[in-house]
Amino acid sequence: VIEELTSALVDLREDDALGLVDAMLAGGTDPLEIIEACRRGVEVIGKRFADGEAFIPELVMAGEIMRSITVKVKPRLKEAAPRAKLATIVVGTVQGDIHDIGKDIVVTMLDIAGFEVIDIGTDVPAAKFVDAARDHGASMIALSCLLTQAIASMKDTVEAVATAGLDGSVNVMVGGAPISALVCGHTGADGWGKDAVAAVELAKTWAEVR
Ligand code: B12
Repeated sequence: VIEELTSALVDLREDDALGLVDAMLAGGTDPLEIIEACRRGVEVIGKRFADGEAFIPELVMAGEIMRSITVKVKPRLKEAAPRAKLATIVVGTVQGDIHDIGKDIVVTMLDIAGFEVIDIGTDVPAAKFVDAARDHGASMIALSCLLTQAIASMKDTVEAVATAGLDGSVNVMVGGAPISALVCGHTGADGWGKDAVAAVELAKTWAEVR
C-alpha cells in the first residue's frame, strides 16, 4: 500500500492518494511512513522536472496533493506529540523564494517533535523573521530556500537578526537543496541540515543547550 501511495502521487491521482491515506490511517499505519511515501513521490516528479519530462503545472499539483495529505495526517501525528513544548521556532522560506513543499515538511516534523512552530510562509523579508521571533519569544529561526539566488536573502536575514541584537538569544539554522556546510558558513547561520530529520535533531540539541 505504501508503494501504491507513492505511485498515486507520482501519477497525480489525488482522489486515489487521499483514499489510500484514509485507509492507511484507519488501518493504523505510522503517519510518518505516509509522509515519507509522499516525499518520495514528490522527489520522482522533481527528477522528471529536472529531466524535462514534467512541467510546472505537475509540480504545483504535486504540492497541492502533498498539502491535502499533510492536513489529514497532522492530527494523528499530534496525538503522539509530547505535551510540553521544547522551544519556539520561527520557520519560513526566505525572500525571493516561493518553494514551500520542503519547508512544510520541516514544519510538520518540528511540530510533532514537540516544538511550538510559527510558520510565516514564503518569500519572507528579513525584517519579518526578526519581528516574528521577537513577538513570539522564539529561541530559534529556521530558514528554507531552494533557489541559489535566495542564499543572499538568508545571509541578509542572519545579519538582520544580529543587527536587532537577537543573536545572543536566537539560533538560526538554514536548509534546502542548495545548502551545504560551506553555504551555511557563507550565510553566517549557526547551523544547517540536509533534511527535516536533521532540522529536528539540530533544534533538539539547541533546546537542550539553552
Ligand atoms: C516543486 C518545485 C517548484 C514548484 C514549487 C511548489 C511549492 N509549493 O513549493 C514551483 C512550480 C512553483 C516552482 C517554481 C520555481 N522553481 Co522550482 N522546483 C521545484 C522542484 C521540482 C522540487 C522542489 C521540492 O519541493 N522538492 C521536494 C522537497 C521535499 O524537498 P526540498 O524542498 O529540498 O526540502 C527538503 C530538504 O531540502 C530540507 N529542507 C528544506 N528546507 C529546509 C530548511 C531547514 C532549516 C532545514 C534544516 C532543512 C530544509 O528538508 C526537506 C525535506 O527533507 C525543484 C527541483 C528539485 N529536484 O529540487 C525545482 C527547483 C528548486 N526550482 C527551480 C527554479 C529555477 C524555479 C523557478 C525560478 C522557475 C521559473 N523560472 O519560474 C520558480 C521559482 C519562483 C520563486 N521565486 O521561488 C530550480 C532552482 C535552481 C537553483 N539552484 O536556483 C530547481 C532546482 C529546478 C531546476 N533543476 O532547475 N518550483
